[in-house]
Amino acid sequence: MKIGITCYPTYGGSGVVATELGLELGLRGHQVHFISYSQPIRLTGPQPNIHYHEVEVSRYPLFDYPPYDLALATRMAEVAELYDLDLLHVHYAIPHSVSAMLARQMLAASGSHRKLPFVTTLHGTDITLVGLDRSYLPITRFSIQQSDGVTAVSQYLRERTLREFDIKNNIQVIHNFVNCDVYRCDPDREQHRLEFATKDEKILVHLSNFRPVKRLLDVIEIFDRVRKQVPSKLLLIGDGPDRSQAEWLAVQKGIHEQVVFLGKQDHVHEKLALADVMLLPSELESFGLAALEAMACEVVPIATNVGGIPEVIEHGKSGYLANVGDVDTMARYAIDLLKDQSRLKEMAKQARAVAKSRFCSSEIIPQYEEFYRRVLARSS
Ligand code: GMT
Repeated sequence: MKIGITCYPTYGGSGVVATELGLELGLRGHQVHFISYSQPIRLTGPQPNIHYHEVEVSRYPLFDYPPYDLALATRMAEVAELYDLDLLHVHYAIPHSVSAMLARQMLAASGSHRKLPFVTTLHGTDITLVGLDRSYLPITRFSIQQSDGVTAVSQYLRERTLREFDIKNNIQVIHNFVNCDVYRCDPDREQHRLEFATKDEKILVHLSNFRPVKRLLDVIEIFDRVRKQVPSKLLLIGDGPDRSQAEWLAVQKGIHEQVVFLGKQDHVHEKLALADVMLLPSELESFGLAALEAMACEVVPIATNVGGIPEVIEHGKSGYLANVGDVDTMARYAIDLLKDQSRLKEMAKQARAVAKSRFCSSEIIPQYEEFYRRVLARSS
């Protein structure tokens, strides 16, 4: 198939999923065309069957708000014509599904033989935060209704979308995935850990875009409790608006030397695989891709019992779940686990087993291929 993919190319789970999906589809022989305003972050070297089309947005002085969605729609239609695309797959409803809808209409009106159906994948904040803003809700709902196929990354997100948007679409759940050959235990883990921690110290990790929904300050609070009882270091991967507050809190608590801000990383699996425990105390996660990536690396997640996270982590088996803001309980889980090496090892293996059996790309990518085939069959 020839598939156009659009996503937010910057840091964020939806862009990561879209890029990894494109790369996997390319490896399976599909022609994949990324269409976006900059190169997706995980699209690094040359990859088989992968093409990238940049969307130029004019900076005309009249445009206080350059109309990216229109430029994107135009580019989508152009690329579809030039490269004979079978369909578009947009990640994150706003504004991508609106642009795809316009591109589909433009091609139909031009008398092109192309039908250009589009698939929208809902990731979370496009529904839970942005979509519920009154100014975005009607257009988001409309573009979802107009999609030729809709997927959601968790059962939770599917149900919430159907309920709050009051739509009748048939939304298929296709869970997020991880490449289990890349995200795995580091065979030289003991050696590589020495870059950040001594032999006797444990490593906790957090990975996110440091937005308020991630509750980065809770990560610092949990770590502060843990390191009082277990010698340890905290690695923070990512960057974003809450970083300076977190840095300041670490200084106030006198733990800034134990907290390592790594910034944005290109190869997150290398850093994740060094850790024992991943902290994800989010206010909300429609899925929690960071937890899954950690699990695949044999790192035990301690997360909040919200959104789609319980679809990924089974409390007490492959990780731990607690209520939002309950930093004492999350710290307690971490302390007990880190003090019990055999339990830690057993849960880490269990976390990897769950990632491997339910969320590996080899399991999930065929579900997308099948979904595309059904959309194409319906619209031909
Ligand atoms: O988590 C974010 O803030 C980024 C956001 C995105 O769309 O880029 O992530 C959402 O999509 C991820 C990939 O499907 C999910 O794993 C995250 O749980 C989801 N974030 C939220 O629901 C807050």
